[in-house]
Order: sequence, then structure tokens, then C-alpha cells
Amino acid sequence: MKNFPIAKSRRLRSTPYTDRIEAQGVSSYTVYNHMLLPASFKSLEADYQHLKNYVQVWDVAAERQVEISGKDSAKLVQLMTCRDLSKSKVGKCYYAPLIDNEGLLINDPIINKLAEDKWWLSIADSDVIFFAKGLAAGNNFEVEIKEPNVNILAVQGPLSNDLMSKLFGEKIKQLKFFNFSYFDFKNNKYFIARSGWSKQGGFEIYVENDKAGQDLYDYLFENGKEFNVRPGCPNLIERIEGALLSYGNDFDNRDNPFEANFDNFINLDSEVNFLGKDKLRKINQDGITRKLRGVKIDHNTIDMYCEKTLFDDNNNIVGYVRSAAYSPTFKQVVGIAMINKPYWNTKDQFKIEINEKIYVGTVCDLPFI
Ligand code: THG
Repeated sequence: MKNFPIAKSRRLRSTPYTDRIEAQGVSSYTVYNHMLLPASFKSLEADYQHLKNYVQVWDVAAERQVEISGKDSAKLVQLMTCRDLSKSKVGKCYYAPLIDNEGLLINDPIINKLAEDKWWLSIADSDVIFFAKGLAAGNNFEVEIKEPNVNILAVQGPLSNDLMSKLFGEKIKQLKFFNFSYFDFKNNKYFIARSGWSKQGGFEIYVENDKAGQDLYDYLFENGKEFNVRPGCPNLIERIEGALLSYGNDFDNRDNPFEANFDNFINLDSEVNFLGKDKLRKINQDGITRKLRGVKIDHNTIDMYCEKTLFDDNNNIVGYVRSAAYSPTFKQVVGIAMINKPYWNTKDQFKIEINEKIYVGTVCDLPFI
């Protein structure tokens, strides 16, 4: 498939960091929450190796916040997710699948609890705000729902502790995984979480002031020279190996949370009220007939712009690859695929057509690493 430049407009939103990443050589974009999300700088593989060894600063402003506040905010947030939030605490981040009344997936945000009556849903690529507003209206909830001007900078990689403590002080090293707190830098206060869409460790800075964020961006690069800092972005290879799921790619509104491996975040036995609870109970009783699995394919390239079908030797459908990339670590194509039950065992084999040739692959566990 030919590559075309992306035509920018107001509707396809830029971020406060766009000018900077373009000056630094961003080489491709994807679109996420109607906003530019960088997809590569030097190359997927060069970015991957650098991320695994040093530290990168990412413009992930496209991870938008849906702010839900007010008297009924906890009720509304709980209504949208099958994860039990009744014992949730301020200062913690909760990875939580959002489910509709059919028991199907809407999104998989990180839910940040800012106060008992204030939440930020840090969303993946679907229009959660309209779903939330519809539910609030239909239930007469007393809530305020908006998209605040928050533009996340992620600092990811094994040297992220070094860079972040140089700017924000030693105490940032004590921040635990999926916790957030407030840290000062040059007279500004920043909401910082230990989280991020890589398995290399790191932080996410939820920037609420554009100008301060742009200055911070520049300081991160000035202070990061000794750690070989580079601009980066969520890396396709690294995130597939780590099984960090992507809404719209690996799963979408045709899939239920059991099929998408969210078992640890589905609480059917608690008293809390959420959409699709009865549907999920039924699915849990009946059992699922397909689920997301890892796949390895004996080839050195794959182009993914739609699902790719997998076949057995009798040309029965084994499943569909939803994301894939060549891994320099495994020296094979690695992917995430929705696999039908008879074929979902580790080491089950399949055939796949890539560029008009047939290749062999095997089913494996997620994550790869
Ligand atoms: N950070 C923030 N917002 C986000 C993302 C993010 N919004 C969009 C998207 N990413 C949401 N999806 C995910 C998917 C996986 C994780 C976070 C957000 C993740 N998972 C860990 C894992 O699977 O190892 C930990 C999950 C857990 O155990 O709680 O981090 O990245 N701000």
C-alpha cells in the first residue's frame, strides 16, 4: 500500500509539542482521539532498540482525559467499568475496561482517582465523552463531564528514573507503579504517574499548562543529554512483545472483555452496578469461543492495515491477526491475534498469506517477553 502525507486541519488536532517533535524529525503519525500521535522517528527498529536501552520523551497528548466530577461521579465511573472501584483510593491509577450494555468493549482507559468526586479517564481511541454524557443524561446524574486541556508527556525507558529525579528530585523514585502524586519544577506543579505504554518503566506527566509543558519538554532534552535521551513514541514492536493492548487494533466494540484477556479486571461477584453485568455473567457461564493470543510467523515482514486471516491445512479459519511487526529480538514476525477455540493452544500451527506467498506460524502465550 502506498503511503500518503496526512492533511492537517483543526479537526485533526495538533498538540502543544507538535512543533518540537517535527523539528526533531518525527517520521510518521497515526491518528488517536482525533489528534496527532507520533508513530516513528528514526525507524521502528532503531526507536525500539533505543527505548530498551536509554530514555525517551513521548508526546502522548492524544491520550485524552475525560474528566468526570460532582456528586454522582463515582456512580457514573463505576457504571461504565466492570472493574470494582468500590475500594479505590485517591492517588491511584486503575486500568479498567469500559463495557456497554451488551457486554462489549468501549475503551480501556487508565482511571485516575483525583478525589472522591473527581476522576480522569485517560482514554484510548474512542469517543468515551459522548458515551459518558449519554449515560449521565439518561440517569439524571449530578455530574460535570469535560475534556480538560491536559497534554501528557511520557518519559519511558530504563534511564527514566535518572532523568526524572534530576528534574523533580530524588523523591520521585519512591513513586510506585500505577500511583500518582504532585511534583514541583520551576514554580510549576505537575501531576506525575508511574505508568506508560511501554514495559521499559517510566512516568507520565499530565501537563495542564501548555507553555510550562513546552518549557519542561525542552528541559527534559537539555538535562537528558548524559542519558542519551531521544524523542520517541509508543513502539509497535515493543508493545506487541509486552502485550500492551490497543483499542481499535487488537480489540474493539465487537469483542467482550473475556475474549480480550481482561479477566483480572472483571469483577462479577461484587455488589457494584455496571452496564453489561448480566451479559458478562452469562458469557462467563457459557465460556468463550475465541480469545486474544500471541502468534509467531516465520517471516521477516508484515504490513498491517486490516485483519489478516489465519488458516489450517484444510483451509478452515483459525483466527485473525490484529497487530503484528517484525521483532529483531525473536527474528520472526510477532503478533496479537483473535484465535478460535479449537486452535488456541500454545504451539498450534497455521498458515498465513503475506505478499501473495504462504508462511507458517504458531500460536503462543502473551506477553512474548
Ligand atoms: N497511559 C495513559 N493513558 C492511556 C494509555 C497509557 N490511554 C490510552 C491507552 N494507554 C490505554 N490502554 C492501556 C493499556 C495498557 C496499559 C495502560 C493503558 C498498561 N498495562 C500494564 C500491563 O498490561 O502490564 C499494567 C496494567 C495493570 O496491571 O494495572 O500499562 O499508557 N495515561
